[in-house]
Amino acid sequence: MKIDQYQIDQHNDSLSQRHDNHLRFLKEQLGEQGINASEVISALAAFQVAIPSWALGTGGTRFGRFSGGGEPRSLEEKVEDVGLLHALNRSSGSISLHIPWDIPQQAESIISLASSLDLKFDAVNSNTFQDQKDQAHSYKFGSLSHVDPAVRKQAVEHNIEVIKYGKDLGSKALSIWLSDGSCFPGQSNFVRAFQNTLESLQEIYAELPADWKVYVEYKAYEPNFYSTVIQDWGSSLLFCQKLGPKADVLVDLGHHLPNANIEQIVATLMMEGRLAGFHFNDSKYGDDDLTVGSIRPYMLFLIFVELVEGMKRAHRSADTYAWMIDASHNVKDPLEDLLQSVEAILISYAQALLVDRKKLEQARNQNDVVLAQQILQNAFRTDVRPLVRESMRLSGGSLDPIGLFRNLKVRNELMNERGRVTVATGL
Ligand code: PSV
Ligand code: MN
Repeated sequence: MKIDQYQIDQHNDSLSQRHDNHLRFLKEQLGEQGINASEVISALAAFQVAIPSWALGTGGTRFGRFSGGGEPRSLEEKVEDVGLLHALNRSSGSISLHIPWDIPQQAESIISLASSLDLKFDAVNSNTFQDQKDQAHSYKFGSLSHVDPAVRKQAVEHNIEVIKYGKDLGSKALSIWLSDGSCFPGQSNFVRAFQNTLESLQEIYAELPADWKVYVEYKAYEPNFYSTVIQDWGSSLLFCQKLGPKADVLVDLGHHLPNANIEQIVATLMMEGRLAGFHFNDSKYGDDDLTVGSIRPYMLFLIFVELVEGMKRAHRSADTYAWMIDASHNVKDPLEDLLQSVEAILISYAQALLVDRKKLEQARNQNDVVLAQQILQNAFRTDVRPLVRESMRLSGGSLDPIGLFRNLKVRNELMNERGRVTVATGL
């Protein structure tokens, strides 16, 4: 299924009067504060969030998976789904593949399909946290950190193969998340596990093309519940520093211990120039992979405050970082959920762009805690949705992506095309 521009335009026409009124009012309000709304709208339009190939089907929990129907059955259909999202919001212009869940057999045809939908290929992800059929060695007790060099070699070779797939597709980064660790005290020698991992990563690093990066993702726990080799941003940064300038730290919002101050982590990583980017999601208890902004929108905003500040300080534009959604959808239509996530990201970014940084610095210098809080909360409490909608409309997208998705009965169409019982690859 494809969404045509005229369908988007028609839907926008029916909404434009109301939208124009809201936008005019907001522009006036922002103008009074000396904020140029058009600049914010342009920044939003330039912000692209990658969609992972594994988020297009219904996600599973370890207790079950309730597939919703019409799920993509192949990589081509996954690319088509991302094309639908991008047509609707013009903010999801790339797809990130997880190998071997999604192996691009014919790079050229998949590239031409993606380009026809105005999509690029984002980072490629390796997978040494599961065993694959016909694999010589098991990852049950680790991969890049394994005590057996033969297992480490196999895991290194897999990562090198993933780089090769990525090269064929025009990707520019390899993203590594390692589940290696231990479940019980005594099971693993922490230092040896670290050193084995470092050596393995160095071998992978040596194979990176000149213009590539490697993203090192950390996670506090799960699937290992006693220790994890790359458990936090500090360990990840340590690996990156030892590897070299092409290695940066990837922050997944769900990968911290409860109540961690993620915005402070972000500020520190940006100060060191070592933030690769984000896996966005939200959570209440652990790595819940819920829709972005659904539980802790204020935290997301505070993270964006640091991101905006860090990008300004480093004179780097948003497109030099890797932004991706890493969420699961157990009870929602995956495509609707992804549209909600992208919108939440843009809302937080817009709010962060409204923060009066000069006044904030002054308040900080005077230890005016009340004013500092007020400056942040004024921005957070502004309803910036008209700016987000306008940025999508100006780029050819919809003023109301989910509304149009429902009007066009996209899911029904997909079920007619693909069948009611289809299960996409992924977790
Ligand atoms: C691990 O929890 C993770 O966040 C990594 O990024 C994986 O690649 C992804 O989830 C798999 O769903
Ligand atoms: Mn992740």
